[in-house]
Amino acid sequence: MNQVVATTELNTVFDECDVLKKELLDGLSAKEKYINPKFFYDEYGSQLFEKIMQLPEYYPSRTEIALLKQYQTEISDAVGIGKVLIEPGAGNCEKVQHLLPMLKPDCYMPIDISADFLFECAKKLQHDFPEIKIHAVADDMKADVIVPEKFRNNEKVIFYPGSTIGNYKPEDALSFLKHVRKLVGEQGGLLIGVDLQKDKDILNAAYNDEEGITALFNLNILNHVNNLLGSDINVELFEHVSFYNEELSRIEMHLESQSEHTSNLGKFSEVTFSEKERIHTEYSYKYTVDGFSELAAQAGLKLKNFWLDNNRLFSIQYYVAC
Ligand code: AVI
Repeated sequence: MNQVVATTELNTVFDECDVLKKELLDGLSAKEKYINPKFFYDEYGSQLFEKIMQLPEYYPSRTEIALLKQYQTEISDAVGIGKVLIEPGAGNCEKVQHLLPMLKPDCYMPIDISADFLFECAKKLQHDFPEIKIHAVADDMKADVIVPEKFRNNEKVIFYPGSTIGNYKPEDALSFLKHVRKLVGEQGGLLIGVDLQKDKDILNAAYNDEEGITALFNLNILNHVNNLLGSDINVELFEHVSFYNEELSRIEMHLESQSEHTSNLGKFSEVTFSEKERIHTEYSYKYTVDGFSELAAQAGLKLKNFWLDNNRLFSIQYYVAC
């Protein structure tokens, strides 16, 4: 009894739903229920993610920043100065600030869907780095990136930190890498943060922190869904479940229903959750440097250099087109 039950004609339902709503309804009516992790990031979810990045157990953010600081000269030498540096999902543009002084791109293009926040950050960056053209684009990465006329002949480098790539299934990661390769062309590159395979206790702790912030972050996705759909899913009837799946080298996050119950999904449909049934909310794949470079090679990208911390927790990797 897992299906979303449409109580009126489906066509009518979808006429009235925008794309996001349809995506949510599809996920909650699937045999194995899921919610796309992009729905984590409403205002409260984004605040919780900021907190996650400060948690003692969550090593990726601080390790990556330490690597950017420690190896800024080597990274800049590998990438080369005078590029157009493009950062999809740039958010608050924090990490790039450790690179800009040495890397000296001619133009930095942060891309993000949160327009107001992005333009505010870009304005501040332009003030701090007057010699670099900061050209912010409010969009997602699916669209083509239009480089300002003046910099059309510069080589392009995509900066993709944060191990966001780990949140894609490998086949989707490959599509993303192919898209990057097409975008940067023959002379371009990709500077990417990739989280590494490691002891499962470290991984399990990173996604099950003691303070319970990751649990709140996971559960909050249901509040966001309720706001978007006008649904009444009872968040209190779910528990955060997260574990490292060693066979598939990925963290899995789920929300587990603690009892059989039914929720209304807005005006037209309802969904029944059985006891212990899970909604899948996120994968976070962990790679080896070799494993990731093999994937990138399939997209026409060759590993030029990489940097690791002493505990080999996290990597920054630089690829060039081949
Ligand atoms: C955004 N992304 C790289 C984070 C990760 O580690 O996969 C999201 C996250 N989920 C739970 N904690 C952090």
